[in-house]
Amino acid sequence: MGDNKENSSTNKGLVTIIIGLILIIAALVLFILFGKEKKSGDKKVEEEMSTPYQVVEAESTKTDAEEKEKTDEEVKDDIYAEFTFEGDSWGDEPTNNINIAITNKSDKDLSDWEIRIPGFKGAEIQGHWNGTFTLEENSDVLIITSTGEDWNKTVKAGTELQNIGGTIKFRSKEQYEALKNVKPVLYSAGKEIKAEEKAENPKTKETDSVKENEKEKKEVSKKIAPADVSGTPVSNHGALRVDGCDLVDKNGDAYQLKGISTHGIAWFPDFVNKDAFKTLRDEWGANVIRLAMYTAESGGYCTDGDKDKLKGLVDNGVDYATELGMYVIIDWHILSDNDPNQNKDEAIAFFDEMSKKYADYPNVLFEICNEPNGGTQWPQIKKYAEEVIPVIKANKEDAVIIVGTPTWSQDVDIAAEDPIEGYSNIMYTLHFYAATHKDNIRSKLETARSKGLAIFITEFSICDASGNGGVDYDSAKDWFKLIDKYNISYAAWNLANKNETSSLIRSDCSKTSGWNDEELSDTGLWLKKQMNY
Ligand code: IDC
Repeated sequence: MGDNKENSSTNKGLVTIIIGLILIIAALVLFILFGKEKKSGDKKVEEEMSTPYQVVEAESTKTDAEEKEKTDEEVKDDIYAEFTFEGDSWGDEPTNNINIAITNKSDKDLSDWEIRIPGFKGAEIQGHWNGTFTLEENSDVLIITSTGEDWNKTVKAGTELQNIGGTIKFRSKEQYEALKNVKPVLYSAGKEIKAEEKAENPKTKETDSVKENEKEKKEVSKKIAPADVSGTPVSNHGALRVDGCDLVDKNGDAYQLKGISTHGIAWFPDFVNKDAFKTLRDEWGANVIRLAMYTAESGGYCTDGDKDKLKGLVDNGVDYATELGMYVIIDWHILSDNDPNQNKDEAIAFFDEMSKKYADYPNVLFEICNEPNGGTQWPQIKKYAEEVIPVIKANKEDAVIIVGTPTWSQDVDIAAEDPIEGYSNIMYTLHFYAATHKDNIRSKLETARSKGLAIFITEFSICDASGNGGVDYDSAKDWFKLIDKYNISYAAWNLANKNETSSLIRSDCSKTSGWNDEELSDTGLWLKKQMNY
């Protein structure tokens, strides 16, 4: 029994040892397991703290993803305005609706928007909705802004603002047609939404549209000539050039321009209107209008005149003539500024702008100095011309340019001795007032022609040189014998109703177009007959 006791107590000791061992092993296993896990966790934290590269890399992966997202968004990042016309059906009047939409595919709201569309000169706004339409007198640009209401003021990110519309009476169908090629320019808070800004990100596919926009920008400053109006002088004869002493048409046939000069456009702006030019074309047989813009007199371009307004009048005059298929001369009308060099810089800037703008117009001619006088000699005029001509030619290579001559543009014989070399299509000005200028000036014309000079009589009348006094029909007849003999081009002074003999409209007539014979002055009546002869 004692053994049993002993045995039993030995067994108990063994069990205790075994349990103890199991516990130790279990503890070891647990220790090993926990210890490993803890170590691994520590390692991660340690790695995160001590190897920022990995973090950067992780973030970098995130940035790539973000960047990709951004790129996708930039592709969409497009804010623009578009317009369409409602249809091409026309009633008696060239009136149509314009519909405008602003698309904002960017992630930012477009606030305080404004759309500008050039090419609307002379058009009329007859109504508008969902936008405020403004077209100031003489302005080329239609401006559209919001109605000021909350829903309309801001184009929220990722939305479109549609159905902004207006009813426009266009100046002509040609104006409407030309507008189809024009792109609107969008502004936000007075800042143009520029193509260049988009161009900064070369990743976007907008690079092409940037190019497009840049092209369009150029085209805005360079006006788009409206389509030819068939059966008109310009559609029949095209761009003119000088061949020897003659002005010739697109077929190389001698072509005579005959027409009328405005008075100073600053003083008689109402006569720069399409109906007036149409009357002259259809009833008088005129194919050219000269736009006289005084430079130095009161209201002149280089004195106190409103430059933008004057240029606006020139642009209107060119537009009307163009729409009627008539030729048009832009005349830098120097007079009391005797020497063209006095305002040479202004002349250069002006003609640079005009020749750029009308580079594609076959019907626009440039007269760069009406009448040098006050002792200005030919070498001074020639020097001036040699500075202005290349500026024009750089923009419009084939431009016909008419250069004034000494003594109120009478001394064509002197210019003929030393003509301007190296440029095509140069003509020289001769002016006469029949009651003052007779055989002595006629013989200057003969002499100059015999030396090969191309002459354009851009101004004349049949009274005396003051533009007033009595009419000399005999001298006028002699002048026209010469003009007919050489097929010389001419423009008569002046389209106005001023109380002076050279004004073609009677001073008691206030009509600015559609004059009947009773409303013409003696000079006007004579000229109308002469031109239709
Ligand atoms: C005259 C106008 C007259 C105006 C004056 C201004 O007929 O109404 O007050 O200019 O100085 C020219 C000039 C042309 C003159 C015209 C008649 O080119 O400007 O217009 N004339 O004097 N050269 C010879 C005559």
